[in-house]
Amino acid sequence: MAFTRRNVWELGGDWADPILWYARGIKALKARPLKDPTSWRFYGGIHGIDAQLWGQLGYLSPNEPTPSSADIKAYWNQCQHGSWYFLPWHRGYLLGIEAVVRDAVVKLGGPADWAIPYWNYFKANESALPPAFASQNWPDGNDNPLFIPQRYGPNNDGDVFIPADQINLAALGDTEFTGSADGGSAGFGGVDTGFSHGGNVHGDLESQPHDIVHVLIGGSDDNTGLPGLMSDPDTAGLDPIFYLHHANIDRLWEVWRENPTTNKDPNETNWLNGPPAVGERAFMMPMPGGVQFTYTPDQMSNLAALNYGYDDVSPPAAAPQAVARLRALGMPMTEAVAQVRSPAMAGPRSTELIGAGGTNLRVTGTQASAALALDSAVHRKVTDSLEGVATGAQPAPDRVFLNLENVRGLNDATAFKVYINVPDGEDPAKYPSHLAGSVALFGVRKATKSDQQQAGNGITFVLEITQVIDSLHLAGKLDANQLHVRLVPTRPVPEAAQVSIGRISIFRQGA
Ligand SMILES: [Cu+2]
Repeated sequence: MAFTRRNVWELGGDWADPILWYARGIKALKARPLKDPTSWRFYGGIHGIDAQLWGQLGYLSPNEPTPSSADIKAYWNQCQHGSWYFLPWHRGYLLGIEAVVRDAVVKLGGPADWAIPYWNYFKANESALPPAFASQNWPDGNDNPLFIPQRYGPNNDGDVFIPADQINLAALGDTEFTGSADGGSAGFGGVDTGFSHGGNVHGDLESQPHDIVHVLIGGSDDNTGLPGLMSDPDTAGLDPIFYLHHANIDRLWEVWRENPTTNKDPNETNWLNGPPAVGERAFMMPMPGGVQFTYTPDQMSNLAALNYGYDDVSPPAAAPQAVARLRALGMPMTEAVAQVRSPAMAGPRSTELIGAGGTNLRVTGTQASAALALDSAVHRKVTDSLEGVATGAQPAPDRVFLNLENVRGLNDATAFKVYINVPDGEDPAKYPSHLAGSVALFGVRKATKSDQQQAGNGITFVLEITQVIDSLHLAGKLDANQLHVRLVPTRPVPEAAQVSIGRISIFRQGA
């Protein structure tokens, strides 16, 4: 039997069968003790657990029997972020919880082909949290297992939706799965790492829309300062909406792979075989009946072999950023795509620092800004390449990337928009063409704490700003020596969140 994951908003009702059975399955999992590897909270701990935070949020009682140390070692704190394992690890995680929920559903007399729905917040009229997740009541009573109070939404007022201006699908324009941590593209799927429960540089799909959607849903409690469950990787797996968000991210991987001429998964042994290839911990999920599912990224590549699919993997109507840019330069679409994205052109790339500034920049309140000093010679190479494409002298322009390096902080529910060269005293909202992108600090608390696993270097976010630089250049709004970056938090950042940026840098990446 092949299983089909469907769009949650198009199932035919707020409590259509797959939603109702998801709720019933979760209710059964929630009734199991924490130490049962197929319980709801055990599965949340597989993604990540912070005992103190769980206790504060009411998900862990003092003196509660914990799982065996062998189970904790094998399964907990496993999620992969800031890594090229981000997509395959989460695919296996979804397969695990889906099998466990399905097993519970079948035992309750539900459909044997139950599959997890996905939430495609990009679609018109589907940006709101699906109603079944937003109400305390459900068809079986007044203790809806899909409802949790700790979802604060983009404005921290409990209204949960995904604002269209804060998410995009630019990552689908990437033609390389693997990026680099050298200031250039972070790649569609992330950078080459070992086992990475944390990680420094987030890949393109991971940063946007993945991270930002987490934080837009979760938000934080203005009174206690505690994050919504979805805002922090150590609590996210406890929220039933997590799995619908991740099903959509998993679906977008498949949408990307629908263009097989350019978009391919890595073929390096270290990716294919996963962390055991370098002597590290294997990916592993508890399955129904005490079965252990150990998997490699290679095994996660092919949906048909995994016996499931999506009802829709068609590419979105909106063109990815890089393509739109070339269209603006007047190149025919197919030609532009072929030229920029030809795999034959892939090879050693040059990445070069254009400029930097904003060292140890604190972000508090409603805005922060920095002036970046540019190397005018390197800057000149970029503008020459842009003009070279326009005149046909050069097949592909340089790509330009803004890096927010080593972002640290204690509150993951922080998100901000990044603008370039908005004049002082002006409202950035009036300058949409200056918007470099949106960033959310999902995972920042873990990445800031230093422990045995990581050095506490924070997270580095990479935003492609080729299009912004291009349009500012065309409009005569680029100064060869200086660039201004303004950060506009979506919600005021409290002092206690201690959000800081190590450095803001701009890199060019030649073809
Ligand atoms: Cu996630």
